[in-house]
Amino acid sequence: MATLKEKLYEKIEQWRPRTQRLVKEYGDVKVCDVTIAQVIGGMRGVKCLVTDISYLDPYEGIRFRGYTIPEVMEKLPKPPGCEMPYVEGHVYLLLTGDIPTENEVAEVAEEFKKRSQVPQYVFDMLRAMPRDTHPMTMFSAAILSMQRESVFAKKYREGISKMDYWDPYFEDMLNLLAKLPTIAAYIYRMKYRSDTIIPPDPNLDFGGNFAHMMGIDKPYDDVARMYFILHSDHESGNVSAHTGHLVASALSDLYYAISAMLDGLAGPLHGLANQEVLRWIQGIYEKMGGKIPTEEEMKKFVWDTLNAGQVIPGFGHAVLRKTDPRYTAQREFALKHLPDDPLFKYVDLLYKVVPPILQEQGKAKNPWPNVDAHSGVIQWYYGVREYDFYTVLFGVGRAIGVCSNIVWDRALGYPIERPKSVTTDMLEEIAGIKKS
Ligand code: AMX
Repeated sequence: MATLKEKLYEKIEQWRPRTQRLVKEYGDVKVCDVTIAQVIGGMRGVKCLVTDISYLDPYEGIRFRGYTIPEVMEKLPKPPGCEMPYVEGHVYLLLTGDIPTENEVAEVAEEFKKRSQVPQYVFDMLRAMPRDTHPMTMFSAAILSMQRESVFAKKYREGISKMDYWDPYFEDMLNLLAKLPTIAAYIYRMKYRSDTIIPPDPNLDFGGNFAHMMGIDKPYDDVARMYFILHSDHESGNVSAHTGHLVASALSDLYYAISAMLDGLAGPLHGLANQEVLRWIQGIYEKMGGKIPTEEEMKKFVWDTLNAGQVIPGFGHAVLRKTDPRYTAQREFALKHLPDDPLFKYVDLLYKVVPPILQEQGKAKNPWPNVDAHSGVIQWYYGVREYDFYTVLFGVGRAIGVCSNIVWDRALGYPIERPKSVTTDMLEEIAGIKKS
């Protein structure tokens, strides 16, 4: 059996001529036009990034390596007796584009086990931070602190061919991902469980071990697997993926890139929205004294939030124009495992009342729920009620996709990223409202 690295190299060698040919023979072919609204408006819809790891269709949602979420969940191997696939298998899929066999999954799991020991200085550093530091700040700092371990940084200093950059990036990817569940669970137990740390169990898979270190029983292992897979990738233009790609384009190693990726994910318009959703729902819950609001009462809460100039967290999307399939996957899990949970009933009610209100308000281009509208409720149900922590879970998952992208960026020799800026004067000249 070819190892993951051998398989990856085989794929890279097959892929390289395609990219080289496009640049060499078709480099002048136009991809799209860019308007002033796009230049000022956060580059919405400008086609200027390449990734083959995932593709986001506005109406269908995400496909990982061509597979929809239900297909990924069905096709990837699962641990015995579990509903959700091995995260290790998803790593294999994102990197190679192939659905792995049980043996291939076991090989990735073995690699993670060998590389999972977190250096003691990481824990020492986390302990030195004020305990009320946001867990995303801790998570990002923990990853940055391990930059000295980078295989790529060392190889680069020694001198390495550009054609081989992907190899030490791949080593850094496995080394880093293997440690993320331990670091995330450590932050959680240190901050929120009276500093009672649970050591890893080397016999468990990525998701199972995370649930074990969090100290939460089944089926939280499946919740962890589902979360990490669902959050892994959403093509290249979102803030976290784009930040990771951009930072690594300067040949900053994966530790720098993933730490920066997390800093982007920590914003309330991006990954922090899952924490905001729970905070917002909790506010209503308290006002209602724990009672489920009627549809009319809920509509009033939604309008009050909008009229106060705030966004409804968990709704809307820059690309999607329908209900996020990552939301649907979590909804199906909740309908099976927690149908009577009061907070789930809130989420269910919001699904009913928010889209027509956002449509009536007429501002949001997409009135439907995104992934973050659902993630917090499932965590809450299984006892993870410290919603500050939710974006860390998102971050563990997102690191899988962003690392895979960066390894391929280096394999295909994508250069340092450098778009061009213009001045307002220049835009006015282009618009014809000012003479040069
Ligand atoms: N509630 C209220 N207003 C909303 C809204 C929402 N959920 N979503 C969009 N709008 C508003 C925007 O604020 C904007 O208002 P403005 O014209 O006054 O500035 C207008 O509608 C047009 O915005 P858009 O083109 O539809 O969205 P966008 O691409 O600019 O932003 C997003 C996308 C996700 C940031 C936005 O929908 C939002 O703020 N949603 C709530 C926060 C959230 O759930 N974020 C998580 C997204 C998923 C993720 O990254 N994890």
